[in-house]
Amino acid sequence: MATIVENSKVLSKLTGKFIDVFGGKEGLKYFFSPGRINLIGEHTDYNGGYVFPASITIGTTGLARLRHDTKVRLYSLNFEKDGIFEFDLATVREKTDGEWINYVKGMIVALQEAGYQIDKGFELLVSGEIPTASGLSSSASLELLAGVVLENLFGLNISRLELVKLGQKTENDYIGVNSGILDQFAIGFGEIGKAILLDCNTLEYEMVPAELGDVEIVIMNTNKPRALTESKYNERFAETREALRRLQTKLSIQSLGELSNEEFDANIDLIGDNTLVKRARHAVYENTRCKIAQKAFVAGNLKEFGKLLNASHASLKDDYAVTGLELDTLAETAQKQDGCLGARMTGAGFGGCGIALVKHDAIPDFIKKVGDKYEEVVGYPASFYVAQIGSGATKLDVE
Ligand code: GAF
Repeated sequence: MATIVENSKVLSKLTGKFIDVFGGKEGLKYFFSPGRINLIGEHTDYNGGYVFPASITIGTTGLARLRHDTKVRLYSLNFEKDGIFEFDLATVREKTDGEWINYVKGMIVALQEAGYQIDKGFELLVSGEIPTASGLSSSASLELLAGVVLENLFGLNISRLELVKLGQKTENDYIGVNSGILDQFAIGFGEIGKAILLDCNTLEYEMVPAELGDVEIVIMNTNKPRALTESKYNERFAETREALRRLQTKLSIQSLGELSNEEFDANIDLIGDNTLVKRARHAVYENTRCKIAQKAFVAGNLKEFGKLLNASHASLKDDYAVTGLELDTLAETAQKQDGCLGARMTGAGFGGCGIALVKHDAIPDFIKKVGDKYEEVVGYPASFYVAQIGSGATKLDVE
C-alpha cells in the first residue's frame, strides 16, 4: 500500500481534487492521521489493563479550510458516489445513519461540549488508505483527523490527551460503541519507530523503541465483509462488566486489570457462570501477558514475545470468542511457518486483521503459504502488508 504522506505526487493530486470539488485552494491546510496495530493487550483497555500498540504509516489524509459561514462540507475519495455531504453547524447533533461523516460530526459535538468554540463552517476532503472493517482503526483515524483539523482551523488550545479522550467520547457517545482508549491513544500519541505501552487505568505510558532487527511486522487482512463487530463488541464489554460486578461482591477492585492471574483463579466461584468466567479470565490473563511481553520486547527477546502473541490469539479464540474461522486460519497457519516468530489477531476481532512477526527473508514464502491456505479454507484471498511504524495524527507541513 502506498504511503500518502511520503508521496508529494499524491498530495498534489489530492489538491487538484479539492479544487475540483470545492473550488480554489486558498487557505488550504493538510493533515494526516494514521491507523494502528496493537502488538498485544487485546480487549484489556476497557477492563483497566495494559495495551501495547503502534501507529502505522497507512492512514487517512485530510485537506481542509475554514469557511466564512456555518456550513460544513465534507467529501471522501473513498465514497465518491455520495458526492459532498453538507450540513449547517446548527444541525451537527443529527446523526446521518451509517455514514463516515458521523465521526467528524461527533468530534465537533465533543469539542463544543468541552467548551471549545467551533462556530464557523469548513470544507474537508478525506482520502483513507485503511481498508474499512480491517481492525486497523479507520474510525479512530478519522476521529483524530477531524480532531487535528478542528484544533488547527479554530486555533484551539487543547492538549493531545484531551483530544484523544474526545475521540473516545465520540466513539462512545455519538457512534455508540463502548470502546476503550487504545485506538485513539495510539493514533494521537504515535511516533515513528516506537510502540506505546499504555496503562489504561492511569493513562501513564512509555514510548518503546521497536528495534526488530531482521524481523518485520506483517499485517494479514482477512478481507472478511463487515461482521457484527459493534454489537458483539458491546456484548463483550457488558460480559466483562458483569463479571467484575460479581467479583466486587467480595473483592475491592475497580477493574479486572487490578487482578493477578492467581487472584483471579482463587475467586472464580464468585462469578458463577462459565461464559463470564472465560471472558474475565481473558481480560486478566491478557493483561498479565501484555506486561510480560513488553519486557521481552524491550529485552530484544522476540522469540519469547512471539510465543506470547500465539498465546494471546488462543485466549482470544477460546475464552473471549472474538476470532472466527478467518482470523484463526490466518493466525494459526502463520504460526506454523518457517521464519514466523508468532502471530495473532489485532484489534476488536470478528474479522479484520492479524499480525505476524516474520523474518525479513522469509516474507515472500510466508505470504504465499499463508495466502494459499487461507484461500483454500475460506474461499477468497487475504491481503498482506509489511507494517511500518509511523507518526501520530498531525498537521503536515505542505504549502
Ligand atoms: C477496538 C476498540 F476500539 C479498542 O478500544 C479495543 O478495545 C480493541 O478493539 C480491542 O483491544 O479496536
